[in-house]
Amino acid sequence: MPPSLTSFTDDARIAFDTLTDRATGLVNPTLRLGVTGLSRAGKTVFISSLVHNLLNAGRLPLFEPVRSGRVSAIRLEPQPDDAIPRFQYEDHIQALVRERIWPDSTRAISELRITLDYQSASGWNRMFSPGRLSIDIVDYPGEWLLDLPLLAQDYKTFSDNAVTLAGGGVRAELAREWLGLCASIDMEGPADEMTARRLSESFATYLKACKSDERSLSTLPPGRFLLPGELDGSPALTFAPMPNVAETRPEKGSLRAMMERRFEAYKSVVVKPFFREHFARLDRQIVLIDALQAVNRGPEAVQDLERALSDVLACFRPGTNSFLSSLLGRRIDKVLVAATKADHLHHESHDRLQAITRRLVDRAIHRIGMTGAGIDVMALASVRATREATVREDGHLLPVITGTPMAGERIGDEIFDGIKKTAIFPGDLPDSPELFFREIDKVDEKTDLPDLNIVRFRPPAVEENTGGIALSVPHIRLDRAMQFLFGDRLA
Ligand SMILES: Nc1nc2c(ncn2[C@@H]2O[C@H](COP(=O)(O)OP(=O)(O)OP(=O)(O)O)[C@@H](O)[C@H]2O)c(=O)[nH]1
Ligand SMILES: [Mg+2]
Repeated sequence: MPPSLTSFTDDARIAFDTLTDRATGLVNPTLRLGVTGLSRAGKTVFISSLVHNLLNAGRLPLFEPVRSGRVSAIRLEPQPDDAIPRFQYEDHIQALVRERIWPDSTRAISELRITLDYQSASGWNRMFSPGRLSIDIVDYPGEWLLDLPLLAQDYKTFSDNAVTLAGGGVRAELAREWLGLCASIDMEGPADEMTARRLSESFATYLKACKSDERSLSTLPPGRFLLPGELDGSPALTFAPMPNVAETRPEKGSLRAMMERRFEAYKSVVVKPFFREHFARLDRQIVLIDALQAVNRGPEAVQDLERALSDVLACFRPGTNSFLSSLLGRRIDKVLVAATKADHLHHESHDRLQAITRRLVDRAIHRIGMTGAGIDVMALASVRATREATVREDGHLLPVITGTPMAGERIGDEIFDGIKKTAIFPGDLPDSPELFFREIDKVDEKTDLPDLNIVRFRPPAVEENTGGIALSVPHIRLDRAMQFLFGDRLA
């Protein structure tokens, strides 16, 4: 008997939806570009600047379709997905360009559609009508991708992993209180809502402490414990891993049974819907990482970032996850890993930042047995908040960067007011990235690590031309990123 439409499983329905997405794509070609990264990596700033530069004829010499004059019109259009909040481009640009403040943190998924009319570069395609491409840019937290490995785990495996990680390095001290609480609780005893809540809150506090720690540890799953959104307080978020979970089936009504059931609920009401409804529909992806911050904090932070990046990149190799491969009608064929905020360094160090990022990515993909096909690496600044200059000191010319430090930034004894400009010598990255990947106890923090001077600058003043039209936001290598991510779709 042929399957009726109503007997379609969810997964089949999605495969069907992606097919229809594709069929409509033939009439009005669209490309879904995912923009992700751990919190504060620079997603909102990246999308705002990319769109601003496209709409305002920014300097994009490395973006071929614009350079060669083939793009005739670019505009924003209503984004097509009714259930996803729109990326509030106008608000973010108002902050960046008019008020010269960085946009607020965003914390959930959002989407924006930008449409380009272009002339094809090939004579053959030009014979048919002029081309049009809509790019749906989807901004979502990288923390959500870290949840994918949970789908292959049961509650015990999840617990064992979490407890093992909590036992080492910097995490051990941050986890003390949570593990202390666990030790006082009998998992085989009767389930109790208040106990579940205390455990889950204590575990979430530990996760947050890891995240905000000076040593900049990256995030651990479950991703929604840090960014709960509308699920805050729901049973699917009120659980926690426990030490020494038994192998046996839990007693009905026990705390362990409750925890196990909620862990399964988290997977089915939080993790799976995200991958099914959002991730499975992406064509291209950029992953932003704050490699500079990790480098500045030393090898432990760099190696922690490497671990998080492996988990993120593993999502782009669906073969290893049967749930995900069953969903992906179309595949993400290009992934760009970009180190952001390169404007904190003098341009001589940009290639070095890129080399460190490349090494990080190579190690991350090696760790998960992936090949590098379709993955590229860049160092960029979505918004260039600094300019370069040289100063003469003791007869030497020193390369410096200049800009307006944010109010409250301190350099030496001076505290800045957000108006005064200054020049700093940012320091150089080492020639070779290897230093950051040595065993941690073989690195001498004092003598081996580069002495970087990272100051948070305000966004730059964006000048207006004589006609009073705002020029576009200055950037570093944003055009290269565009070329890689969608240049070929405008050929
Ligand atoms: N100098 C400089 N700073 C940047 C750049 N991009 C981001 N930043 C800084 O990084 C911060 C975070 O950037 P966002 O774009 O808000 O990061 P996000 O990934 O959207 O963060 P969440 O929404 O919190 O997940 C900004 O407030 C800026 O201080 C850049 O290109 N140059
Ligand atoms: Mg954001």
